[in-house]
Amino acid sequence: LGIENELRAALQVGQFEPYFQPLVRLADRQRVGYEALVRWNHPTRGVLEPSQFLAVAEECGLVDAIDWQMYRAACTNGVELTRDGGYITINVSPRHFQGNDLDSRLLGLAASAKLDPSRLRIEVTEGTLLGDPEAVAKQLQKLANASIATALDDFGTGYCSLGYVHRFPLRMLKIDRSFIEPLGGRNKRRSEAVIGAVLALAGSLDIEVLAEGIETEAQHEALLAMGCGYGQGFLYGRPRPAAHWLPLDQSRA
Ligand code: G
Ligand code: G
Ligand code: MN
Ligand code: NA
Repeated sequence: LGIENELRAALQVGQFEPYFQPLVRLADRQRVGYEALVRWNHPTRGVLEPSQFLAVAEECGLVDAIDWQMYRAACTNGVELTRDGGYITINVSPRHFQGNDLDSRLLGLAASAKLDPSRLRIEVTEGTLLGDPEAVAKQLQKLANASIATALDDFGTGYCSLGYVHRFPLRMLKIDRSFIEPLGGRNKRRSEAVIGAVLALAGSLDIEVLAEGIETEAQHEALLAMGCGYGQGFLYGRPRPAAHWLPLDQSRA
């Protein structure tokens, strides 16, 4: 069976599902949300990560279908995951901005999953903002009006200047983990300067800041001391199936 046929068969039986990684408030390490990350629950090869199938899915033109299958499941799982507050995020690629209907598609999905749209956020990368800035800003504003907030993912790895991002209705900046990795080590000064600048700008624009890829207590302490509000990383939890994060007692009202 060729890989393309295998992907099509997997789509048909619904083998693409979200794993959820906690997003935490650094001050008390409480979970404020979860990022949904796609996995292929392969019948014989086990649970596959995006690096093992997204590139080939892209070549076959199947990523859109995989994305929407994943988003649907994420919204369904999101109802329980956000019952006590918080939100889930999904990664939205630039392609989904090509039509003019991302807001209505996401609202439709949330409605059929019975997920309050304010419990759903999207993550976009700098490349998405640079593509067709005016059109994308409009789309993000429509989403914001529908109470679906946007986070800028992998911030610092693309070509967006700090001054550029204020044109977009963003709720959160996610600082790429390449800036977090050096914290607590010997080469931390440059990272600290970048993170400090991001925190100052975001603070003045009233945008939340999350540090990605936190793996050590030293990184956690450094970010907390700098005034960073939120974090994500193996220190707090790896991506896991929704059930891993839910209370065992499902009987409560
Ligand atoms: O856990 P991790 O290996 O899941 O994710 C790797 C990359 O795959 C992330 O950088 C993320 O941008 C991308 N990714 C994760 N989930 C999705 C998804 O649902 N759709 C798309 N298009 N990309 C995703
Ligand atoms: O969407 P994005 O590109 O930000 O996807 C997040 C990626 O980062 C996922 O592949 C996820 O598994 C990975 N990740 C999350 N936390 C950590 C961490 O603490 N360390 C490392 N190395 N990777 C992480
Ligand atoms: Mn992301
Ligand atoms: Na990221």
